[in-house]
Amino acid sequence: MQKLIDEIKKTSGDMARRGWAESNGGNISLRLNEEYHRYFDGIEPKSGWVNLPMEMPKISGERFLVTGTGRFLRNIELFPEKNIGVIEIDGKGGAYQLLWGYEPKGAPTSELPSHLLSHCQIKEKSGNGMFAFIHTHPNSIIALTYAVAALDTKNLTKLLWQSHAECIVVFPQGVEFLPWVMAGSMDLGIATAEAMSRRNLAVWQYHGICGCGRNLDEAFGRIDVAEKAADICLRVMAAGGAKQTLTDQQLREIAINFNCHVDLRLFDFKQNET
Ligand code: 2HA
Ligand code: ZN
Repeated sequence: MQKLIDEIKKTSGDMARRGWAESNGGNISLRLNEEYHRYFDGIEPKSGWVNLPMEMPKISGERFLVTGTGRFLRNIELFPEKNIGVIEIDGKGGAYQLLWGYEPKGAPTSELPSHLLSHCQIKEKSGNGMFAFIHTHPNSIIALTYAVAALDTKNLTKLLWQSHAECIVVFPQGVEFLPWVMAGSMDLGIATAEAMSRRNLAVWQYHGICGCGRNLDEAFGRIDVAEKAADICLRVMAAGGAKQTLTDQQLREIAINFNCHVDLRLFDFKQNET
């Protein structure tokens, strides 16, 4: 149990210190692997069943550690049992109950639709190998959604890939751009989950970013690299714009050198060149 709590303490503390989680901003969920799942066997539930807004059979019976609604990520290190909880999904994927946490009383994050619907997709696409999903509010990613005209998945991805040579290696499938949708809504949850079926990062216009990974370190790392690239991009814009940039040929060489599975629809490579 301590191992599980230590994992989330590290990620939430890092997010808060990066300035990605002001007030109650940002939320984290971790689908429990076999070892962590077992910690909660036989435990007396702390709530009745709470209906989910739609059935999610792909995650039936799963247990998740989820940050609490209204709770501050920066407080998890000091008071984990107040700020995080563990929920269990029922056999149909239509409801959850609380097994542990949110002391003295509370509920999972308001972004639960995005988290659980995304877990359905990432569990499936990874052959049950992806367990972590993070939503957060990094300054530069958000600023970029104001500063650049006519953003879409293709040009946002290209901008980030060109702004930092690590990006194409860390997120070769690119970053999905989602035009503004109301925070916490089912619409946002559905759009985010769809994005996660194709990529490991999705930017929410004027709001933040979501990332997934095998574990919290991997999800955090993807967001960290994207945020650094966005920061570099803004600095270049503030310095009068790029006078030169990574060329398509150089990006292509990086992708080949590191054996990255680039989403070719996002790239200007001609298919027969690769
Ligand atoms: O939990 O980040 O998007 C607060 C939020 C909502
Ligand atoms: Zn948010």
